[in-house]
Amino acid sequence: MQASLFDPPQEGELIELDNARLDYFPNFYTQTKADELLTALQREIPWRQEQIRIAGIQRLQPRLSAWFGDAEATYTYSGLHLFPQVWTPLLLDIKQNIDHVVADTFRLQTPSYFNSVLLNYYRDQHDSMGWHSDDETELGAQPVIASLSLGGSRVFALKHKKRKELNYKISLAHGSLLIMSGNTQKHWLHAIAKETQVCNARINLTFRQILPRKIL
Ligand SMILES: O=C(O)CCC(=O)C(=O)O
Ligand SMILES: [Mn+2]
Repeated sequence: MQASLFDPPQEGELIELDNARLDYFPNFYTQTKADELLTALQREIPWRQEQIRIAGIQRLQPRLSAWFGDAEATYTYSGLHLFPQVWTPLLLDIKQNIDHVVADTFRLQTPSYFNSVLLNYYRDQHDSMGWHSDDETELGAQPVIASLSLGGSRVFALKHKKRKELNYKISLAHGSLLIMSGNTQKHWLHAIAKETQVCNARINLTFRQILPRKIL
């Protein structure tokens, strides 16, 4: 019998920060499956380098990205309006694996929690994501955001919005899943800094639930 390539542990490592909750599953996918996903996504996703506007200044994002999801899951950040592309079978398959773990972790009844995914492609050590929180209105007050990492590991840094002494760093491994929940977005910022050492290409998928306009 062929061994299953998807056999996530039932419980992740719970990381409780002041007013933040992280659940980390270092081996969410096996190395073989993660390699396969990385290659497939590098090939099949129509990667774009978007222009964004921060404090009135237009510039290119220092990474590539793509947005997929249900038709109604539109999303706006940094002056960028994203209309989702239709789920590919591969992205839907990953989404179902992650929905399953999120339902287990948070004891949810719903079989399908996420309705969209933002994909980020960090080509090398020069690509990055600045300090931000995923606190857009359409994500709701206490969003659960599930972040799958594939490829070269990168440091995911968090810092408290008010208490300067509070910060945390975690290296996100190939095939790992990090779930942010509770008040993480309300009280903390996160970022992926540029590195000075050579880094292999990395793809990150952040699954999100965009709330319907009528309940915002
Ligand atoms: O690449 C990462 O691990 C972080 C991505 C992220 O914060 C985002 O997409 O909002
Ligand atoms: Mn984020």
